[in-house]
Amino acid sequence: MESGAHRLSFLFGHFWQWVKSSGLIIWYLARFTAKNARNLKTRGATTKVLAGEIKVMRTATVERKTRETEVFVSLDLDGTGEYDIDTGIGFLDHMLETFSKHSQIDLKVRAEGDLHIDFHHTTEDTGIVLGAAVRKALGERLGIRRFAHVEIPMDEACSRVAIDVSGRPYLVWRVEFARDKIGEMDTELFKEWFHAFAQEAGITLHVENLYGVNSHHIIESCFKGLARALRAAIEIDPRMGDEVPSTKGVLGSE
Ligand SMILES: [Mn+2]
Repeated sequence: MESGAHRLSFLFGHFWQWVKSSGLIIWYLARFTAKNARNLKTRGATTKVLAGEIKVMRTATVERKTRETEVFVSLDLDGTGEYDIDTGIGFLDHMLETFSKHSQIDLKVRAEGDLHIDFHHTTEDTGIVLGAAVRKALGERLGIRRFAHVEIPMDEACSRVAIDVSGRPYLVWRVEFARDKIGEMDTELFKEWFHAFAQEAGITLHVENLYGVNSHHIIESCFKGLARALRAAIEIDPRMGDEVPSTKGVLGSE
C-alpha cells in the first residue's frame, strides 16, 4: 500500500515536472488570450494582444475610387491628434487638421479629385470616406458615451454642436455665411461635407452658428465643435463596460 501511494506521488511529481517544462501552461494561457481576442473581434473593433493584454484598436482604413475622385483615409480614434492631410484644397486641409487636433483622432487623408471642375466632388467625397472610416473604427459602438454637445467660440463667432453617435444619420445645419468663398473654397460646400460625414459615420449631428461675422471664424468654430463633441461622444465610459448604450441593444449599422 505504502509503496503504491509513494509510487503514485512519484509519478505525479514526474508528470508535473514535465508539464512545467513543456510549455503546456504557456500554450494554454496563450490560447485562452487569443480566444478572448477573437470574441472581442467578432463584437466590432479589431483587437491586438500586447504583452498578454487585450487591447481594442479603434482604427480603420478606407479607400474609395470613382471617376471623380480617389480618396484614402486612415485613422485611430484613440490617437493623440497627429495628422497628415493633403486634399489639394488648402482650406479643407486646414479644417481637417483642426478636426484631428481637437478630436485627438490620428488622421491621414489623401484626396485627388477633379479640382479643375470645382471643389464639390473632392469636398463631399472626403466627407464620405472620413465618415466611413469613423463608422468602421467604431465597430458596434460598445461602451461609448454616445451623446455630447459643445459650444465653441472663435473671436466674435460661436457655434454649438450636438451629437448622437446613434447609427442614425441626420444633419441639422443652421450655418450661414456672409461671403460666398473662403480662399478658393465655396462656403456652400461645408454643408455638403458635414452632410456626407454624418451620413457615412452614422451619427445625428446638429450644427448651429449662434452668432459671428467672419466666415473663416464661423466655419472653423463648427469644425472645432464637431471635433470636441465627437471626441466626448466616442470616449469609452468605464461605467458602460462593453455594453451598447441603447435600450434597443444595438447601435450602428454594422
Ligand atoms: Mn483658421
